[in-house]
Amino acid sequence: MTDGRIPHRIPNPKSQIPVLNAIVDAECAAQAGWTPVDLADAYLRGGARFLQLRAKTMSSAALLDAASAIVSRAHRAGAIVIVNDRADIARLADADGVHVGQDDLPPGDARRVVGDRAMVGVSTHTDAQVARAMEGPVSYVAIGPVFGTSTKATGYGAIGLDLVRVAANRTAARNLPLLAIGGITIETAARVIEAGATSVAVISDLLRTGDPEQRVREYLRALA
Ligand code: TZP
Ligand code: MG
Repeated sequence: MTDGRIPHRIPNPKSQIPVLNAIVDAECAAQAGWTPVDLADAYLRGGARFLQLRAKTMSSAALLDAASAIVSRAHRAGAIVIVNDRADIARLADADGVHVGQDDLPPGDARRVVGDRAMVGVSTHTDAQVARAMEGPVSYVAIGPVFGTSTKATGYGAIGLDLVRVAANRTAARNLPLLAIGGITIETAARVIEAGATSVAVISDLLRTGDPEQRVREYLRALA
């Protein structure tokens, strides 16, 4: 870094993470009849500017192909893309960052792969995990599941809006964005943002109506 910035922090991260993280979950997309690239296109047409590619069962080669295609489409639209779990794929696909969980590469090691200018986000499920995550070279902290969800067996109960508030106080003190995830719907998204989250990350509720492009528009309207 030559411009004097703290290397692992973008200058005002909160302003740089859009309010909706539209997750392209390859398995959920397939169940709803979408390829990851087509679903990403629909989200981008709807106005999403922050995508996350999540694929738990794809081969590495197929994931790299999908990630590369989604990143180039997203960048043309002025959107950013993070890749779930896979720092190697994020780097190879020229994604904007990687999202790691408690059992993935530790944030410091993920950052060694993606570099100082990329985003590294970390999933947390408790206040103690939030505090620990903030000790690492992270660009944002994620917390969840906020509400009940059947999309992922996290091993943790719903944390509710109170823990979102507690986490938001911690992260705001360091000017770090807070992503909230898990069971969020169009009816609850605004309350999650009001509780202090910078951004809501959503999988199933974006697929619920069969028109994800329009659904993204509705989210952005509800969160404007
Ligand atoms: N991490 C915590 S909850 C969750 C993940 C990936 C699932 C989110 O999916 P949905 O369908 O928006 O509840
Ligand atoms: Mg993970």
